[in-house]
Amino acid sequence: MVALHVVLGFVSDGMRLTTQGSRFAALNDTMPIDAVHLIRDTDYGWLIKLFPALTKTADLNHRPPVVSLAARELVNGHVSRTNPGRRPRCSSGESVGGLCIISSCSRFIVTRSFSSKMARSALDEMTESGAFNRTPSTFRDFISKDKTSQFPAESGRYHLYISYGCPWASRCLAFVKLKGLDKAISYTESDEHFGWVFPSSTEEPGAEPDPLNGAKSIRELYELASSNYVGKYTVPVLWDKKLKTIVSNESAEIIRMFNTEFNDIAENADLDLYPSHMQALIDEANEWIYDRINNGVYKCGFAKKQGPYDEAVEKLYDALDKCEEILSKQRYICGNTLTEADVRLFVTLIRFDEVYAVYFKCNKKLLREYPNLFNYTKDMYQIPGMSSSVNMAHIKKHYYGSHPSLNPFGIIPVGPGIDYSSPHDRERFGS
Ligand SMILES: N[C@@H](CCC(=O)N[C@@H](CS)C(=O)NCC(=O)O)C(=O)O
Repeated sequence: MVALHVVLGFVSDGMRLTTQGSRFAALNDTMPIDAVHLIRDTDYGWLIKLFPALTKTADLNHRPPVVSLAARELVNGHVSRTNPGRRPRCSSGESVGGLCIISSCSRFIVTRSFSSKMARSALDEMTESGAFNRTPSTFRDFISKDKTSQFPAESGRYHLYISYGCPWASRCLAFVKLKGLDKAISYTESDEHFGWVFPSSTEEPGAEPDPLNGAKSIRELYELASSNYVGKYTVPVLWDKKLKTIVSNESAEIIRMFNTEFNDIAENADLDLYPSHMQALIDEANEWIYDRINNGVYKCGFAKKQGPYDEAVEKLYDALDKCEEILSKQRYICGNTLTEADVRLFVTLIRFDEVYAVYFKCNKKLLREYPNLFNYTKDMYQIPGMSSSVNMAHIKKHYYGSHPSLNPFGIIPVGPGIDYSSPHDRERFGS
């Protein structure tokens, strides 16, 4: 029996961190024996902090293979697999902020049961019945055009951290582009792998190292903003460079700020995507579109039981049918005027056939089988600025590589490669 202290970072569902003997041995070599860390798949910020040497290895630049959980034993300072394939649990353990500290334990295994109560990843957000239940965002401050406010709208002061993969972040980026805020609000894309980690160089086209805080991961930004944050480390993050804190991590509110508060500096200030006379209509559309479509695809994809999946998929297709019907009579969701509701719908539609149809089992009907919805998606994509908020390679890489339990080998399907810049028929409603 080897006495050791083991600190286990919890894994979300299915583990993809470095359980291979060699890589695990590498972990071991970089730290004292009494603290071996396993880090769940979206917590690579920890990995980088704790094992700086590892970030230099090629291993971290590629998605680690998925290995089923197995008992391991520390032998002469090296971890070796003792019980491959078993779904184990460690008998003695104390949970501290999502970490399980196990003392005097010769073998250990990671299971979901070590997760803290607070959701740390979308895959933790489950009800007892196996349905996906998204938790609300935490940073909810507002930028205001009022110069005396805590977060006044100022050119160059705010930075948007995004991932092209993320539909919520993409809708914020779409607003930056549509409103002509590129010069006023800077943005960076974090890399696609391992939770949200910034690449160390520009090796990932489209993703960059953090230019402001030198953060290695989105998690570090949350830790800079709040020393006691216990939630998910999500994108988008709207960062205040002056106060060095997060203003908001809620995209639905960030897009509202971008729509109205920066109009003194926005190049396209006249574009109002949430005009007061349409707000009730937009709110009503947002509600069912969010619940059944934007979040609905996630409910299909993350369901862990047949019942919640069946329910989500039925609601999803009812809502898509409803959109199809609406769009057979008018150019946009709330009439013949482009609104926020369209941008919010678009970010899901553009991912539908490429990702959700396969990955989230939304295959009852493809988007391209809906003539109006499909042409509408092309129409939206072709609005000046919109296509630059879409990076399909990143989208596919993010989804297909993010949830080992959904796609254990991380294979990215080749198709269908739809050209959304091809002609559409939406001009029939006028512009
Ligand atoms: N309510 C948030 C949701 C953002 C969100 O869920 N982002 C995902 C990416 S699409 C994320 O960063 N997830 C990290 C995780 O689940 O650990 C918003 O709309 O801004």
